[in-house]
Amino acid sequence: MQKILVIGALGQIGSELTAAFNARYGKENIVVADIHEDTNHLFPDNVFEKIDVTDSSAIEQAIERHRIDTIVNLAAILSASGEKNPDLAWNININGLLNVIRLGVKHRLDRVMVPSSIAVFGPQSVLYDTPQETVLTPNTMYGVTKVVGELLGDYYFKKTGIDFRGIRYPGIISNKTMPGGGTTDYAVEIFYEAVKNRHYTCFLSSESCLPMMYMPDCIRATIALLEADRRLLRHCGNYNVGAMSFTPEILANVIKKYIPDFTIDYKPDFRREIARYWPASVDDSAARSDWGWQPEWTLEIMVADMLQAVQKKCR
Ligand code: NAD
Ligand code: AKB
Repeated sequence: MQKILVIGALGQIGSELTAAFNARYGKENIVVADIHEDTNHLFPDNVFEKIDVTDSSAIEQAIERHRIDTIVNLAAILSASGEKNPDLAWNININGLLNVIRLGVKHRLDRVMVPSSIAVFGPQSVLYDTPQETVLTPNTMYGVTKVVGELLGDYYFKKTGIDFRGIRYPGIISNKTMPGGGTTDYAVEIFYEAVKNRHYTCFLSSESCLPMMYMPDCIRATIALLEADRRLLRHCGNYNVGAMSFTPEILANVIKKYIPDFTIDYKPDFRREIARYWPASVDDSAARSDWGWQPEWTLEIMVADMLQAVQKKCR
């Protein structure tokens, strides 16, 4: 793993994961790619490639030009946006992933990482302490693409030996780049509204309990899995990872400890139905035993840190 191409690097996770890669592996070894130009100058010192993940030849040219040996593909359409445009979600999430896998096989890349999501679960899954191996019947196109992505990674690993890795991320909470079109986005938006307006209208119901993770844990988990010894991994692209679980009501009550006049009300929309069939918590014992996963951030310390960061940004 010497030269990494990060596709979808300007999004919520990519903007922080790429910065962590720069610090760990050196920015000369990280090629940043996205369908959009880096207009916010997030990575002025990295080589930048404007790449559409559905364009196989553009990815191949980047692999050859920069002697890439690892691809981390973060380009995706998330759950809420995917329900509005399922064809687009299928095209980017599946055809993009297949391009990355096929080129990984062709160019004998060291490894390929594509995230999965808690969205793989559905009405038939056990929704508390959800096991690694369980029934996967998602009821969103996003979830369907994530199940297919896990299966394709597993299939090509067994058939070709390509080292495909991925985590079923829970909802990721962060303060650098806003999330893009997901069901768990409320858990970021709420901080900005609390700081700016002292009020938030939530699109989920007060009792929608979901697994969540603060970005520093997401970065640690991703790097730990990326660097793990393949011989210790019993799975490919479907590791459950847990950190914290809460409802909008619980989150609002912790925020109130810092902003006592903060209020919340609820106007659930279609995203409530998506959240309803996602787990409340996951069993991540495979990640713990295979590659040493251990979360560090709890709800209480995450809220304190988020509020401090968002207050600074909004000044
Ligand atoms: P995001 O929407 O914030 O970022 C995606 C990035 O991909 C954007 O910069 C976008 O410009 C880019 N992109 C979109 N279409 C593209 C295309 N055709 N070609 C190249 N780039 C394209 O998403 P994210 O939250 O950073 O998610 C990254 C990955 O993690 C996705 O696979 C997502 O499913 C997964 N995930 C995220 C979360 C979360 O809470 N953020 C949770 C579970 C899984
Ligand atoms: C979404 O809500 O779509 C994402 C996810 C959990 O995959 N944040």
